[in-house]
Amino acid sequence: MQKKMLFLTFALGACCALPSVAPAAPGAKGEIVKTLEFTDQNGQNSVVLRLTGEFARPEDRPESDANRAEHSRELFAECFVEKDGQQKQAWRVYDFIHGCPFQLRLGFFPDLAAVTDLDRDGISEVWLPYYGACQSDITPPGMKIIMYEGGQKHAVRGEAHHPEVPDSGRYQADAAFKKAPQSFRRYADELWQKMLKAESQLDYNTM
Ligand SMILES: [Ca+2]
Repeated sequence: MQKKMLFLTFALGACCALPSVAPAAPGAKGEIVKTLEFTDQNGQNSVVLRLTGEFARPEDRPESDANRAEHSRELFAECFVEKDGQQKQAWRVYDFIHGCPFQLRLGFFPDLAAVTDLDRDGISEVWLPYYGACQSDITPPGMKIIMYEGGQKHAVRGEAHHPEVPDSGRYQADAAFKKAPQSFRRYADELWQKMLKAESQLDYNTM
């Protein structure tokens, strides 16, 4: 199986004043999947989840007699914070499948995206669960939870479950999660179980 899945996330510093309606970073692509609005100690927050359709990048190989066409798809989550009349981009998640000649799977679990304040410190936690794969066999899609509390990123990475793939459905928490409050780790584990169930019910043929 050919897999070209890279995970990139990075925090952006304060940059530029942005309009208060439908915030979008320069170059933002894709359709809005969901918007999360909440207020915490940092100010008024808007998190916008976006997902592109399948498209061909200039470097993606076109279809030929010898090769299937390659396609790409990208997802974004951008957090904008407004405080004292100033709006800034706090962080951005960017992930993608590029150059996929097989079944391209990429998407959020929008119903499972959530905002909490489990440790009650006044800074909300934003939970972003999604899946992605370039699939040519029964290997389950990768799944990931990105969680931001303020500017601190946490990540859980693993794969969906497939009954014919031993040990599938497991995940690994990153170092930030390992030293986070137990309530965060418990929530991540419960969220992962919900993602496994949601993924098993996805109808990829209609997506
Ligand atoms: Ca918190």
